[in-house]
Amino acid sequence: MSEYGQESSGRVKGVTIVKPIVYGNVARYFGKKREEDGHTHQWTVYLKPYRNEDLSTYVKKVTFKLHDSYPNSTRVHTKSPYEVTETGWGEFEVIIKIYFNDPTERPVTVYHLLKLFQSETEVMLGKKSLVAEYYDELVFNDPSYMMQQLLNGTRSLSIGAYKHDSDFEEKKEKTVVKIENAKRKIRYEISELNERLKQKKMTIQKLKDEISKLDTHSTDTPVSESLT
Ligand code: SLL
Repeated sequence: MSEYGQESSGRVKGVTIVKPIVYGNVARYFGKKREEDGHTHQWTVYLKPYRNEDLSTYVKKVTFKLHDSYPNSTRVHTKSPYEVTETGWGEFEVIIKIYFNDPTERPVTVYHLLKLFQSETEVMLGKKSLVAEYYDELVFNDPSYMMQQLLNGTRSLSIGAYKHDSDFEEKKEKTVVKIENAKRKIRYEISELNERLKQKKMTIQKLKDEISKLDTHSTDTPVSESLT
């Protein structure tokens, strides 16, 4: 068994392949409650590749588990687009499960809170349609030889790349700035605490010195005197 290359188990050791994805939902308010069923919104929940690639190259199927109030609440998709469009009145958690063409690759589960209602600030800003979507990554460690071939050989989507509603590059830059600021703050706190620790240690040493001075005095002088 070598450190790199194919093992007897068929896994390519030392190889990690990352596939960026976007998942979430869009929703549109009818403007009123629908008479016949009380539904208020139409929504679409989806899983998309972040870049232009056809997930079905290595994805076997994607299941969307909806709220039990929906008929056949587990929706199965074996090819893109991986999305479910429905109408309804309430928010709930959608469980998105991704199965791969390699049966030894464990399915990945993504939880998405379906969002229908905008916050007051969003309404005040006059935002019409609602988007609640997130970036994530599928990470394949030591993939099987077959899976590696599939992951590296992804086709492009004939419809072209998805245009995402969220500007993830901007989000990334803002997040990096936040992390840098947090790091700076922590570094400062650590140096403050280290300084205080140094002071305390010096105090301890000073007290110890004083104690030992007292000790030598109390043993030396009185004892020798009392013995004579
Ligand atoms: C709630 N936890 O109680 C949520 C559940 C379920 C929403 C929301 C189904 C519509 C239909 C629908 O909108 N369910 O029956 O077809 O708020």
